Amino acid sequence: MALNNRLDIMADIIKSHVDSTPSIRHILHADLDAFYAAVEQLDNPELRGKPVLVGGSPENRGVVATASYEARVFGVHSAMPMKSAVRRCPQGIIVRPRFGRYKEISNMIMDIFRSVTDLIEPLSMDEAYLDITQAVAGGLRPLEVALDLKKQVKEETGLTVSVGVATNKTVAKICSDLNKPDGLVVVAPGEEEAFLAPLAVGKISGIGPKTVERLNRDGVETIGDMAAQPLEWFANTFGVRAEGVRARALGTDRDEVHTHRETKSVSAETTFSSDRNDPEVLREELARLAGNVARHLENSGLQGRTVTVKARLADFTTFTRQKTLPARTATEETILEHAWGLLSKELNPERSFRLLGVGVSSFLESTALPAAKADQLQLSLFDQPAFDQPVFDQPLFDQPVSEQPDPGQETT
Ligand code: DCP
Ligand code: MG
Repeated sequence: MALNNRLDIMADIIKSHVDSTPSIRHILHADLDAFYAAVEQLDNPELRGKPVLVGGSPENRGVVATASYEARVFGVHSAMPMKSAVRRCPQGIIVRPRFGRYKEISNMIMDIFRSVTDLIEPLSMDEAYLDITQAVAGGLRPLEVALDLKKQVKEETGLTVSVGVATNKTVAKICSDLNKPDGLVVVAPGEEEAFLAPLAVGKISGIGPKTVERLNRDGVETIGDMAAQPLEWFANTFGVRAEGVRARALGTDRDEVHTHRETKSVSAETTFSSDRNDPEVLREELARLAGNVARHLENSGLQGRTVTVKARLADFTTFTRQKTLPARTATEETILEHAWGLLSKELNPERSFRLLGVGVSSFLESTALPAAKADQLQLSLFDQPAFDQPVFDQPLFDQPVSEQPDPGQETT
């Protein structure tokens, strides 16, 4: 082979290597401290420095939405029955939630985030990922961006935000939680794996308590234990999610920050631990999913015209049904009503369901389709991670065994 030719080939190899080397991203995860309680303390100075319990009343079986840090030292936490919270912290001051006010402050916070970068992905009212790669490329250090953001939030809203910065979402999210309240943790590029190694596996978002139990039984307790497992272990344990989970454990995940401009749909799905055919149970699950979708739409300021139901039967047959509504919606009741309308037509006593999903799409008026056309379309709705990620915590049934067209494929 002529020398020139060999050089050309080598140049090509080097070039393809360079092209495929992913450039470093800088991701910031920001999460307000004791959000609802902090807003209450902000608006009512008498509550400052005191244990505040935001939630329903103990007499009506209310639960704690959140507790101020002064109350948390007594062992009070979100989702705890208010009755138990009061037992643990009798001096706690119970305050009813004022969602409108929280939304107002949330909008201010998201605007501050947006002043740092266009690339923001809100996860809830008080939490978002920000892709700050451009700011860093422009000469700012990640730490400076983070400090500046914290300062701006404090000055403009009076609230404290905890921030994590890293080269990927998994590590950034873990960081923001490490030093709460008013935390700031930055993990330098190259340090991700070592940083994660000693932490408990449950720190990885998407690995819920049931999975943690299962992993611990296997002797896998830390993220480092998990990262050290061979490839087959990941395949056996996580099925189709093996690659993604392994990347998270190694600190190499490349998940992008998804702005809502790109959001085509919001969906949630559940795989049951055993197949279900009781209409009441199915409706209850559908209601829970509709609630999750509605909450996410609300937090993201989105409304959609198309409601989709996804189902997988005991034999893995998978299908979606969808309906286009006269107007856009984000309300739980409307989503549930239409989702149930679609699902109830599919029920019969012989049919058992192993998976249910609910999605809403067609956010922009211009993308809304005439009903007849939309009814024939199967959008790639459920390609996106389910927002409540319940599937992660279940044995995996997601292997592609369906005879039906995959719901991820568009079939007109
Ligand atoms: N929330 C709720 N029910 C839950 C969890 C949270 O209603 N089970 C509400 C109240 C919280 C807000 O969402 O204030 C934000 O949730 P976070 O999980 O971020 O919790 P906090 O901001 O309250 O506390 P932290 O400082 O741990 O972030
Ligand atoms: Mg918070």
